[in-house]
Amino acid sequence: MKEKTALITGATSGIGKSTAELFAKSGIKLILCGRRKDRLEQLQKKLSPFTRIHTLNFDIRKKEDVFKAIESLPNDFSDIDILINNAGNAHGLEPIQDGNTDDWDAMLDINVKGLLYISKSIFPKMVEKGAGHIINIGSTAGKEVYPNGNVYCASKHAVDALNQAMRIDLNKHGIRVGAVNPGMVETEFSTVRFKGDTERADNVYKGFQPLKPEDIAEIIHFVVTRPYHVNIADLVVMSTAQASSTIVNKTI
Ligand code: NDP
Ligand code: 8X3
Repeated sequence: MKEKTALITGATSGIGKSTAELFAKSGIKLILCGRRKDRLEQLQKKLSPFTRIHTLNFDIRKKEDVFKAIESLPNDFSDIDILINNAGNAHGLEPIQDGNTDDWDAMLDINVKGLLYISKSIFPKMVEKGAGHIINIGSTAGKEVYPNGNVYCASKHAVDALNQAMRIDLNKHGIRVGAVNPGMVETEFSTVRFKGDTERADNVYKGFQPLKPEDIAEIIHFVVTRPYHVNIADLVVMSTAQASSTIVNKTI
């Protein structure tokens, strides 16, 4: 994998950060994206001994900024082999009738439209060279709807549909597309969902062993290191304690 270049959205935290760390250690050249510039700089410093890193600081909701960021890539980073569509989050956990429309906008703008903007900015070169690998980070929430998950679940169902759509439409161009759909992973996800209420966020993962972001990073690394004729199209992974979005065994 020495010669490959990967772009990871949402590399400042959680699954994206762990994936960046693991990719760097296998020598994959990295383009790391996120809004928190200080975190991107820290990660660049930490991972530079292992590989070459370029950072892109933009809000994935802002279409022009996404395209400008990709256009700004220096020549030696502009040929992207692997796109990890990871940036995303949940905002709120209320019955749909009590939902906050700003939260709905944020989830659909980031998880769905943002994923489309970044993908659209990278498709042309992949299509031109007839190669590329796109990993969409979906969720178990994209496979089943759970109480109060409504719009977050809808956004992840959309990721599931787009994963299939990309695989179908890009198939003739030799581009691999697949999704990794995690269950509950302890990251900043719940802190963002509950707007900084860390006590409520911590409670989500109390009493059982949730997945760690490193677990998902290992799976993503496995997916991108398969030989070219192998495409892992759709993978669901939960912690052993979790059987579905609502069934969690707290006795093991
Ligand atoms: P984190 O909150 O730890 O990380 C989210 C990442 O997304 C951050 O790096 C953040 O960067 C980035 N991001 C969020 N909003 C924007 C934006 N507007 N523009 C650019 N980047 C943005 O959560 P996770 O690591 O858990 O989440 C990563 C992905 O995994 C998400 O798509 C999530 O839906 C999915 N997932 C998470 C699960 C979990 O239980 N944790 C389970 C299943 C799926 P910054 O704030 O610096 O912009
Ligand atoms: C995140 C997992 O169950 O909190 O996608 O929705 S869950």
